[in-house]
Amino acid sequence: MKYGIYYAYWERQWGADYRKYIRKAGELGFDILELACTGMKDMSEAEIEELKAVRDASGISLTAGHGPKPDQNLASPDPAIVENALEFWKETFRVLEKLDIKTVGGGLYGYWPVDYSKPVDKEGDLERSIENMRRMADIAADYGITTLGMEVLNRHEGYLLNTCKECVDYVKAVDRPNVKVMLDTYHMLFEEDSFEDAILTAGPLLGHLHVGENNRKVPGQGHLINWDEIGSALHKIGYDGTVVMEPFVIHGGEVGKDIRIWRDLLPDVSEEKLDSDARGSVEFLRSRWG
Ligand SMILES: [Mn+2]
Repeated sequence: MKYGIYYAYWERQWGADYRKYIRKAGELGFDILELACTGMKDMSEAEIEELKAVRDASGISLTAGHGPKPDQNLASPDPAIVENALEFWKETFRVLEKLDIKTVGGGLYGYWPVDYSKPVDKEGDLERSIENMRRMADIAADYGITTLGMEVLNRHEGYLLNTCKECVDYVKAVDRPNVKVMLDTYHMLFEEDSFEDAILTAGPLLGHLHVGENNRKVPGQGHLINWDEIGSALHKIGYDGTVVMEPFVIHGGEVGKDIRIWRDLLPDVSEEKLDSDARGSVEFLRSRWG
């Protein structure tokens, strides 16, 4: 398995100068840095080349995540929104291909965070999402994207795919080789009866994994997740893919609002402390999961 971290751990806005975080991820012992798709399509050729140079020097590989905005919702009954979403992805994939990014994950099948003041049409949205995801998958394949991770989200953040079983059914219905199941241990805590059963249910369809604690601190600093059970289930299905931690511990900004972080989760949220926690956490995962 390859271990990574999402850059937003250190940031309050979506998007950043990723050169800094690529270097940092390498120094802290990670294999991967996960970036946000937001703003990616507007990167200049020069910026792309600089990023690649830093990546190559650091020996880090890149993955990407995205929470589609309401006007990028593939499940929308409004055809103009669906076309807008596909156009966004086409422009984004063009840049991802240049950065050799082959894995993109998140609630890509709908929009995020969900606005529950609006009515929910789960059945209709699922039907539209499945149909439109086939189109997105075919576009993605043209740009060398091998994994579109359909991230299973907890009930407060999404309504289309809350459990691994729902995701497996969705992925099978879409029936495209680059559309895969994506699990996140934080969301699993809310919805799954068993970590092991969920991972076995995903089996060979598991394409990307986020790891996070109940409190969204770095793995190893929570009190509910059984990391040994998860590691053993991943070994049982022969998972050899990407594992990206997604801690959020600082409040404020767009990130704080979207993730609902209303206080700093640590008494010390200095960059030094965040760095040393991340370094300790990736060591923890490697040692527990072998
Ligand atoms: Mn996640």
